[in-house]
Amino acid sequence: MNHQSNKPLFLSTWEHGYKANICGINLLKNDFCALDSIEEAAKITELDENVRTVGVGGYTDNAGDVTLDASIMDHNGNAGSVAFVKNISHPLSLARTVMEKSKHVMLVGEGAEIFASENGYKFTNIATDKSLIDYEKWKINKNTAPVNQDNHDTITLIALDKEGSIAAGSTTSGLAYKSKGRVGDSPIIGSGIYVDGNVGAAGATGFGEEIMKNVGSFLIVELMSQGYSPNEACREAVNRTLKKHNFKFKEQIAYIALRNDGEYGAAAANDKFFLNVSTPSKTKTIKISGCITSDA
Ligand code: SD4
Repeated sequence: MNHQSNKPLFLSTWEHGYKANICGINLLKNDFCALDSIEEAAKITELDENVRTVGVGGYTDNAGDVTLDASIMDHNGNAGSVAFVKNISHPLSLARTVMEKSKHVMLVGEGAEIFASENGYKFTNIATDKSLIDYEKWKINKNTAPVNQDNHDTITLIALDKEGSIAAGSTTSGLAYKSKGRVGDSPIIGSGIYVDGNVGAAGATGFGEEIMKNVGSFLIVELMSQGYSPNEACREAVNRTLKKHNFKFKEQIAYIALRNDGEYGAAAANDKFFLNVSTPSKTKTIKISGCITSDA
């Protein structure tokens, strides 16, 4: 999949990201910058209780808490992230506040929550009745895994604005019933997202431990800087994980990438992944077939 598209352009992961894409592209068409479009589009998914691994209504960890990870990065290489935060409806906005109002890149847990409160964030209960009922059910037989290769649904977003600036973001409650304190790839700059304004951007979703071990998003941007197309770079990143597992990998990992000329690509370990692409004239959801191993 190698499409040439005009600016502006908005990409996001999974079918539920369609609504975020509509928001993102409308803002970009109305001259908002890439960073603002990422933040506002992410809010839609963060508030959607039906998206079970993002924001409000997420699955809990193994202690019964919904804990959130998020990150954001701009074309100048500025980055912010938060991890293991509770009861913040918009963790991606908090990540942006870390980027813009602190000297740091990443804040976690209680420290991130103190920073949120100092910066005017309100705390709300983001675990819905459904989150808690599902947790009680999970406790009976702890090996059920509602987030599996078929239904991961973290949202990762990449935007290219009219000025040609790129930004990326990711927001998630991570893997369902993860160990208390577990942090995934999404808030790790270079793993969950990466942007180099001179090259492009990449973002990840899926089984975070495997994505982190390859610093997947950085790898893709680096490969693009060496001449790989966005599609080839995503495939190579997926293949590096598949090879480690002798192509017997049962989980999902998926990457999306955008080069700063507007060409985009994606790859996934299996064919259950969807990419949303918005141009000024249309938004479409594309099924990404599994990585073609012979390309490795
Ligand atoms: C994580 N990468 O916490 C996230 C989960 C995810 O779709 O993307 N699910 O590992």
